[in-house]
Amino acid sequence: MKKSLYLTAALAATTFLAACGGGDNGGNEADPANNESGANNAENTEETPEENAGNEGGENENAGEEENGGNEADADGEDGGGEYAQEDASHTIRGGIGLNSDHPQYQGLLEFKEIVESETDGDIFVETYHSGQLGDDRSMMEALQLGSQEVTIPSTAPIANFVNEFSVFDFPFLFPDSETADQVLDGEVGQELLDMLDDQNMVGLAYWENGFRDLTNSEREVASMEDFDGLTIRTMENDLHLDAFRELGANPTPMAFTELFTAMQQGTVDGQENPYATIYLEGFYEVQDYVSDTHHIYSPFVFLVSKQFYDGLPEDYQQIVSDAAVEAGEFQREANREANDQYLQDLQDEGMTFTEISDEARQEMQDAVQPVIDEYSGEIGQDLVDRVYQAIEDAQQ
Ligand code: TK8
Repeated sequence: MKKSLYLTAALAATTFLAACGGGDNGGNEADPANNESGANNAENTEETPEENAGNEGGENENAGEEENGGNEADADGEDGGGEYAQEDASHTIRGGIGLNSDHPQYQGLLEFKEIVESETDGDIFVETYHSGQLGDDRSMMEALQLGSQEVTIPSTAPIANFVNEFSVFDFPFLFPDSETADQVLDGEVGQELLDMLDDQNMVGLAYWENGFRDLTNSEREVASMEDFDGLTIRTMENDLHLDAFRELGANPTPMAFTELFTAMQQGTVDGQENPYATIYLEGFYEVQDYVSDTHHIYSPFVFLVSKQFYDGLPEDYQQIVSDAAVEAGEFQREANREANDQYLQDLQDEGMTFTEISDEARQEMQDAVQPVIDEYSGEIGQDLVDRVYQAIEDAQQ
């Protein structure tokens, strides 16, 4: 797709947010009435910058003042919490994510802010935006390429549209557990992929965690492959995900995360797949009745910086930003794992029916998607794929 299309979409989304403003958040209530742009829990959005692309900052002093629904850290220096003010800083980082302010991804971003601001004594100021306030994953990456946004933390799946090798980490049933994923991603092959982002005018500084993805839907319990039959499932915008869900017998439809809640609410899709933390914290239980522990794909997040911005920083600041991305990532991974453990119970308390996938049923799914893995291994390069498998094996020694 074309750049201009994404930019237009991002501008439309931010303009919409600026116009609607004032949704209620408080806790974990999805607010269907205010969900047209998909930014479920965005509030105080009247302070969102009118423009995404080309906004050189200066207008965003209050952008972080959302009530964080239990998260006491405030994203903006002037409104309590932060020590520093943007007007005293030489550099501003606008960091935007797709998930809402209750998610550990946002807590990680706030941690990054705190580290960077204190290490630079406020000379780098970090503005934090959640809920797709600056656009969806893909349009935020486009903005990084253009230098009109500095930081975003997307899943690897949409990154594969820029560097297709990233699809390898989204191979179904690749990682046996989070700790193995950490070792592989933080090792040589993980770094090799981060380095490939340079050609795309982005710098990949660290892997964070989205987590193991689990299926939800509004139609029926899914216990085995035959239950997928004909279910319309939203996937991320990634060909491998689409092909895998086709092999499972579903009817996949790719969509930006920011569109997802409305699509489920209106019945455009029957289901979706994301880690429990997202399913709970985004209020998907309001529009979905069934959840299965498919654990079919592990989604890493990647902490991305605009190369244009990063190259323009003095070396010691580059080091601070880079170290902070790693350190905040460690914090984020831990918070995320706790959240994913906790929220399956909460989803059931909210009335969702939980269906366990048996080992046999999971094996059947794994067999069904193997042709997709083979095909993409060919595209990505068997050598790289083999090194990923080797790294997984090594990690388990
Ligand atoms: C948030 C996305 C999201 C991802 C998806 O921007 O799109 O389903 O899992 O969490 O990165």
